[in-house]
Amino acid sequence: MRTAHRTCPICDAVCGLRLTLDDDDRVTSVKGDQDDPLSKGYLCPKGASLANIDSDPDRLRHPLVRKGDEWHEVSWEEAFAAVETGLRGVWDKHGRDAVAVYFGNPTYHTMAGFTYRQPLSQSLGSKNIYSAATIDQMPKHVSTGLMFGDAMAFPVPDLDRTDYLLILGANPVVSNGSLCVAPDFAGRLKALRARGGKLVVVDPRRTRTAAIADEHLTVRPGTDPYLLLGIVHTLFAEDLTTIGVDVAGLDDLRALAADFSPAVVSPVCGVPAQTITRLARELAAAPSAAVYARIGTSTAEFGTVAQWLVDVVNILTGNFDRPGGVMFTRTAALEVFRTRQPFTLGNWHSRVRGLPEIMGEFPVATLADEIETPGEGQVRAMITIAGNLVLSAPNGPRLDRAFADLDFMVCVDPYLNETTKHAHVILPPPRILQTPHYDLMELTVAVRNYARYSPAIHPLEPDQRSEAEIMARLTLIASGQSADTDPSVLDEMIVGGLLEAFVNIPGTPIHGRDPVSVRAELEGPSGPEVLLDALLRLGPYGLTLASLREKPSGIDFGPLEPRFGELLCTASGLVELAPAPLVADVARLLSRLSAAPADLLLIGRRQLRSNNSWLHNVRSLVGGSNQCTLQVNPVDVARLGLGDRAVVRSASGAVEVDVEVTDSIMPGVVSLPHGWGHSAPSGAVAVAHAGVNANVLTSELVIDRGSGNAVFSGVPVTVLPV
Ligand SMILES: Nc1nc2c(c(=O)[nH]1)N[C@H]1C(S)=C(S)[C@@H](COP(=O)(O)OP(=O)(O)OC[C@H]3O[C@@H](n4cnc5c(=O)[nH]c(N)nc54)[C@H](O)[C@@H]3O)O[C@H]1N2
Ligand SMILES: Nc1nc2c(c(=O)[nH]1)N[C@H]1C(S)=C(S)[C@@H](COP(=O)(O)OP(=O)(O)OC[C@H]3O[C@@H](n4cnc5c(=O)[nH]c(N)nc54)[C@H](O)[C@@H]3O)O[C@H]1N2
Ligand code: SF4
Ligand SMILES: [Mo]
Repeated sequence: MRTAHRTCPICDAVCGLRLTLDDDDRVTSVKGDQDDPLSKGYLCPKGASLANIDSDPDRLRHPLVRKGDEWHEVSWEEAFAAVETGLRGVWDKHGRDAVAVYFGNPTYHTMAGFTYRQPLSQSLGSKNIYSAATIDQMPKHVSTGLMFGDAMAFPVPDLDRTDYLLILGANPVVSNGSLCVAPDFAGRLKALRARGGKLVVVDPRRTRTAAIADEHLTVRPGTDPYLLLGIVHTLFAEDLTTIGVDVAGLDDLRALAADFSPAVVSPVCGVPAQTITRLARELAAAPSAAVYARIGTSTAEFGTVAQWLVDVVNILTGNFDRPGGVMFTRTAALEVFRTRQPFTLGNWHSRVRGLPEIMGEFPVATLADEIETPGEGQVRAMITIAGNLVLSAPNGPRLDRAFADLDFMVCVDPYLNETTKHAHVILPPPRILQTPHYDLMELTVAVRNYARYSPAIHPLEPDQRSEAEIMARLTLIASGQSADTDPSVLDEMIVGGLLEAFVNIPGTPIHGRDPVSVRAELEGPSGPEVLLDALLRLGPYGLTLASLREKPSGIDFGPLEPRFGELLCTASGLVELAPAPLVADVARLLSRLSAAPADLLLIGRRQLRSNNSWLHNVRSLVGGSNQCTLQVNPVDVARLGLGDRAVVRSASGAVEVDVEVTDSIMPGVVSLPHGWGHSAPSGAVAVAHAGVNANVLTSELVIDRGSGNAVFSGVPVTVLPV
């Protein structure tokens, strides 16, 4: 018997887990790690099922090559050679832009996903770079980029100290939080109330988060920017602003908000005018307050405007960069990557729809256009890393057809599924417990300054390759090296490049040193771990990989502290309160004030025992309440004459689904979770709990103008009885 420590890699809460293994090294129990200073023993049902997720017999063990409809297990050498041949064929015929890459959600968690993302994107030399960001948080990148200059400088609500929390479009009791790393989010919200604080939740559904709040306000999907403008209007009209940072554009902002009084916005968003006024007063009067908004407000047609207004309210009420308000994490490893360059976007544009590049990528919503539209630069090959776009992207069925038409596709993924079935080659990473973990990206938005590293628990078998090696080899192939090049060549280039840059920067711990001798001091069992060692040594806490290994439950560096001055990097040197692209979008909001609302709007929801599209093959996580149902208010059930089953139709497509009658959803709104709609060759358990694909109904043509982000909240639909 032995005990092993492990960070849960599944969602943004990064809980510390403690595993017990028997004499055969099989996991016999998974518990929350009581000694983890951030998660303090918390875990959710997914973490408790980590061993089942890890040992799912349907996970691929060997690389696969597809010939027609048949899959063949091949050696790694054959697989990489096939990738080289496939990609090279497309490059030779059609040029570099003809190969696209998609980085899916798990790449934000894995060390390999972080380490090789830039190198692979750069080596590909393609404009067709896509990621989960544009079906998720791109609006937040754009708003923070435009306001603060740094598109990665996400303000984090100071959950454990705030006196007042306004949550819009997030259900952290179920999702466990997002862009706000706070294990046991529910416990932290209860603690807020126990210390006399107030929690207000704005959501079209009475979620589990709304159920533990002081106040739940229903809002019509997609209208949060109106509600927020109503709050901004009141803050100005009643002279309630107390601004603690140097800002530009205050007068422009005041003028903009003048058109959006609570009385004007109330009929549109559905929140009573006096409530909007009271929210503004309460936010301004609270000893400290934070506004936090996520998916419901981000994957919406005015997603970027909403994210901007959230921080506008935090700034106007004096709650920016101070305890109890919103603050900025000081990360152990990634401070060196904080940008000092003002954010720009639109440095190039997509070929078909002319959409601007943002952070070096194009919106997922235009990927099918780029594959289907003939001409120079047409995408003919696809690389997906940890993504299942047929289920995750708006109008997934169109991508399903587009992928089937590609000349070549390679997927780095442990599963055969709705997307990877189109691959010519699948390169499966090893099991979770065979993989080291440090949540580089997530820890940039933690509610406390904290670090935790987990080495691999199980060794690789001789016939397996680490995800790091897979990614390194892909990168080498993309940079024109042959498929059998030693991947450590790339790892040394990556870490060497970092050290060479930092020995030249005054004030860094290695300034003036010889990069070769610094490299000699680094250690780690894999390329990403050596890189982590370097990043930790360059970081603010003087850590090393070895020092983290000695503290397997993680290290706490205390609560967040004011530090915005270090991050601000706009051209003006001021916080931009009224960036031009957002001001322009407010004019569109104004023009829509009198638009007739749709009869019925579709929104999504998350489920505790799901994680997007990939946990439905794990028996302990499906069934019971984890079902793909359409939630409908009893008023709408009666009005539409619905029975057990219904057909939901949108401009994009139609699905037939089980109806769940519940008054937890407001009338005029229906909710369908995403990530379902499984079919062979997905695993048998997933197929037995197939559900329907919510993204049959969403549209790739309707996007948030500010960011190109997909719109999943507020899709007009009709619902008919079957
Ligand atoms: N259990 C579980 N946890 C997860 C995931 C999962 O699939 N399952 N996914 C992970 C990922 S990738 C992410 S990005 C995070 C997301 O984490 P959250 O942002 O917390 O996501 P949801 O739980 O979907 O909550 C979104 C809420 O927005 C509401 N909503 C929809 N439209 C609107 C609107 O127009 N306005 C307002 N105000 N509300 C609206 C929905 O009813 C829903 O309750 O969760 C992560 N954690
Ligand atoms: N309608 C609607 N659609 C949505 C959303 C919504 O709220 N509503 N939410 C959106 C959001 S926020 C997100 S983030 C996206 C997520 O969409 P995707 O980026 O497609 O991510 P997942 O659905 O989580 O699929 C993850 C894939 O990675 C594989 N995988 C799992 N672990 C690993 C690993 O360690 N390495 C590798 N290489 N692969 C791995 C899985 O087998 C699976 O194929 O979906 C978006 N789609
Ligand atoms: S909340 Fe997220 S990180 Fe924590 S155990 Fe559950 S899935 Fe894992
Ligand atoms: Mo996400």
